[in-house]
Amino acid sequence: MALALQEQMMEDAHECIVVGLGKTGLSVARHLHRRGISFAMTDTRDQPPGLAAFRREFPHLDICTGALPAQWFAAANQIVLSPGVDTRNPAIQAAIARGAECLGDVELFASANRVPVVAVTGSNGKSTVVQLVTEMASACGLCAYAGGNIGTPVLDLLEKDDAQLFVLELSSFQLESTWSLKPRIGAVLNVSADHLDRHDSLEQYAEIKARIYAHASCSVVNRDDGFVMKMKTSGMVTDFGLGRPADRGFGLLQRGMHSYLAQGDHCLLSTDSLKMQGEAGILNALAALAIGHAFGLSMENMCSVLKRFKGLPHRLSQVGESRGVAWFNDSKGTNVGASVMSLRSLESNVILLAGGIFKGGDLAGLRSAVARHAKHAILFGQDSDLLRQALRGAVQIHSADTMRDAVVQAQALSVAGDKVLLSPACASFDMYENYIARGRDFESCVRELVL
Ligand code: UMA
Repeated sequence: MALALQEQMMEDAHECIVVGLGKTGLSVARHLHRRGISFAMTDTRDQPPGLAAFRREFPHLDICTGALPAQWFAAANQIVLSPGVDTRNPAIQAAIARGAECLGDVELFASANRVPVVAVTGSNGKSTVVQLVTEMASACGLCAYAGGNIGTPVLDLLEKDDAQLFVLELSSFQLESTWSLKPRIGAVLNVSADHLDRHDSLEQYAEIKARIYAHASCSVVNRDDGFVMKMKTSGMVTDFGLGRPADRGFGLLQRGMHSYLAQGDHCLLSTDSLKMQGEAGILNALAALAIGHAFGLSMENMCSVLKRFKGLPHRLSQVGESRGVAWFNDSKGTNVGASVMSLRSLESNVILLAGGIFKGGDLAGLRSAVARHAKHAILFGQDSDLLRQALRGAVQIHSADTMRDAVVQAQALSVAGDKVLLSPACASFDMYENYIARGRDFESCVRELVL
């Protein structure tokens, strides 16, 4: 239906507007409906994913798709934003300037929730740490649920009557519209350039991430991260990092030939017994231990989870090995920081497959990691020219049109002892629906052509 006609059929004014009809928007709609709050729904997409469900569940409510209707924004007093909605949209900015309250689903959650919360943010590793902490809490007999950016919208968690703990992954998009969440534990794992298409600067992005500490009873910090160490924390502070830990902090201790995850001077678990790969796996394990310990979970149960946890799919996960060449899927490496960490974890002889939509970030950092750890880079996707310029002279560069082509070239270039790594340092939306589809395509090409 044309927007003009649609608008004619709509009421001019609504007290509350929900913007975005993805997973979050639908969860917000259900939450408001349960509380008897009237609202209207809008999404800039013509056919947002939750449209059919919304029409079925709320046939009596106004909805406008394809654009944000200006007359609604001129009148509403409360605007609930989905994380994918850019708050710089002029209609939203005008509403904010007029004094309308703009909030996100996590803010609504914060005012309704009575269950203890562990809240985790960071540029990389947050889903893995959230999953680990949830499994650690379950191993300690708690009824724990993971939610937020990891997949289940936070408002859906409120329906879990048996919950004793919510472990939330919060993105900068979600923290941007949250101010009164009071987590038992707040943690920022790391900060590196990401989503700079949505945030004005790296400093602003870090400031938004720091909000997780504002009302935390306990703050968990990465002592190796300069951005995190500058953040204002609250409550008791526990730290983690790759070096030797001081006092009650978490880190690594060397004993003979072996390296151990440790608290203070007390060894907890040999790094050899972790199934997660490399430096990234060790840091995620240390972060989860620090968070779990701050929450009061038993060290023994946490360590038994660490021994069996293989990591999440599409995060430096080994697809297989053939002719002495190991193949790794790190499709979730959608920013430079994640790809640099994966390159460091694999150490040497890497053949890197990278490219897609570049979201901004430290290309010089990528260049030096590639120079140090990789032999070849096979580039593809919308911003491959940008990557080619950044990596020129640091590594042998090749171009691929498709994932299949990239895998064929990697196989031809590799010799025993090499590691082929898909870690694109870019978003996937130029070629795929999301990073999961990209990772699956890579794995199926590797299984078909290599293994
Ligand atoms: N969109 C529009 N117009 C709108 C509303 C949304 O074009 O009016 C677009 C957005 O730009 C975005 C897409 O639609 O590309 C989805 O946005 P959304 O807010 O409707 O997303 P949801 O389906 O509600 O999913 C969101 C998170 N998505 C984003 O932040 C983009 C999911 O994280 C999260 O799992 C879910 O809420 C539940 O909390 C995904 C993600 O990509 C995994 N997150 C980013 C990341 O990890 O890098 C931050």
